[in-house]
Amino acid sequence: MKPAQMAAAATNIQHLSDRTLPQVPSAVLRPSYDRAGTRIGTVHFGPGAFHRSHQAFYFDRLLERDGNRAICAVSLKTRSVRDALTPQDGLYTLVEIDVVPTVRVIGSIREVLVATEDPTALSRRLSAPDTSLITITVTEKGYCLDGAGGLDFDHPDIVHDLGNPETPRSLVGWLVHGLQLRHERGLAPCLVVSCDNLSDNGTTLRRAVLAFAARRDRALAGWIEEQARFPRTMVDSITPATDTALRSRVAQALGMQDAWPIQREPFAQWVVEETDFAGQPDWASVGVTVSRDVSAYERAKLRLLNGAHSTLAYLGLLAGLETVAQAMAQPALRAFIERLMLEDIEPTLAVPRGEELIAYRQSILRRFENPAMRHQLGQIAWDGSQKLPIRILGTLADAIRAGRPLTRLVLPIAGWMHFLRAQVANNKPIVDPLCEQLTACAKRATGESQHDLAMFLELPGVFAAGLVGSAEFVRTLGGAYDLIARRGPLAAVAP
Ligand code: CS2
Repeated sequence: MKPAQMAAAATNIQHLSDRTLPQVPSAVLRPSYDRAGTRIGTVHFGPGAFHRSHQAFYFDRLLERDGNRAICAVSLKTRSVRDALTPQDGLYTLVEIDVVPTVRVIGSIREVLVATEDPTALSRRLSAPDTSLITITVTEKGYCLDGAGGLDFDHPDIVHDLGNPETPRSLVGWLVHGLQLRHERGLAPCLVVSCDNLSDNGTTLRRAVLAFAARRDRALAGWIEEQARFPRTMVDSITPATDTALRSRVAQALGMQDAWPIQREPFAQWVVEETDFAGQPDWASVGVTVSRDVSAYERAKLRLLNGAHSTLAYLGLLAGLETVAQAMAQPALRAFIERLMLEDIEPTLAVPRGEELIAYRQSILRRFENPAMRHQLGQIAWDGSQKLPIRILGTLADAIRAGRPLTRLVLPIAGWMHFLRAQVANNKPIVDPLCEQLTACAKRATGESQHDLAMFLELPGVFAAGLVGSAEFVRTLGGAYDLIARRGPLAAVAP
């Protein structure tokens, strides 16, 4: 085909939109509600793949019952989601990867904004009477926290936002600006719902917002403290990054192009803390668990699922593996992960108890082994300086206090350090807010623990003083570090 013909053919390719949606084959599920009749009642910060695989899926079901729950999705800085979804009227395809995949067009996102490009539109949305809910998935680094879980007032975005409150750059800056506008207009605040993998996410976010607001205006901080609600949540659905295979599968299923389809496992769970806030969604009507004790769900998920995920990521990548399923197919790694969960992580979980915990562990292992899910270890390996304190180091601190062995728990930490060295040695990027410091450490590292650990353990905001001050932790970590250097990750995890 001549280039001109190819160009013509290319322009004839249909793209997903409200106009073309009726042409999508009936086997593809789609919104059963009238999208044009919905109203935006939710502002979401961080419309990455996980938001689109999880919260936006639940809101698509909510909109069947309540037309006021459409989403304005906000990227703080990046344009890619806005540029992909706006031409599609916010529509995108979600594929649940299973023996028989479920293909569904999601319609809950009605508007996508880029905060740095359209602060006025975002301010207007945040202070609109229709807006009652703010949800958030900006990942751990998006909260601008220090190593102790408080707001980092030295963070460049926080410094900027305190000096430029009308045009924030950070999530916290935007939340306080939006709540201030609502207060000035005599509107109720919003229900502010963190959906990130943070310990005690709602409380952590509330503390950061109040600290920032107090620097701006103590009366405003008092109003937020009294009126706004920041429920804790636990969110769960394994969401591999969009890849070529998914794009082809969706183009074939739809008979047209979707600029950014999303995939996830069939399993999805959302637990939201019971909160006295008028006008919140009928969460239970769409399968969301409302609970007074989210912390039990959250601790179990962050430590068992996410702790095992990060362990597989670093040790699997060092072993030359690419996906979670490949790592689980390695008998030594799979046996190690199950023992780590059973003997090192579960003793730190008060609930769920007994049979429930056994079933939960086994469900996680089954989910990890799903061969249909090409979940990249490299994706999980991102942001280790932010993830490991939440996923592994807290469990380590509990083990030290309880006098339990550290031998298995230090291996993912040693694996992370060797992973950083390998990234630098192979000229691959370190995706992490501390990438400069991590790269400097990795470059100077020799692979010998006596020399290297002193550098890594001084990384800002990663290793709490209690850990660094524990001779047993440093000794055991050094032994694991040298073992991986000498014999490699698979030998290191062998019983
Ligand atoms: C993963 C999580 O990328 C990662 O760090 O561990 O995104 C994980 O897939 C989700 O928390 C599962 O709910």
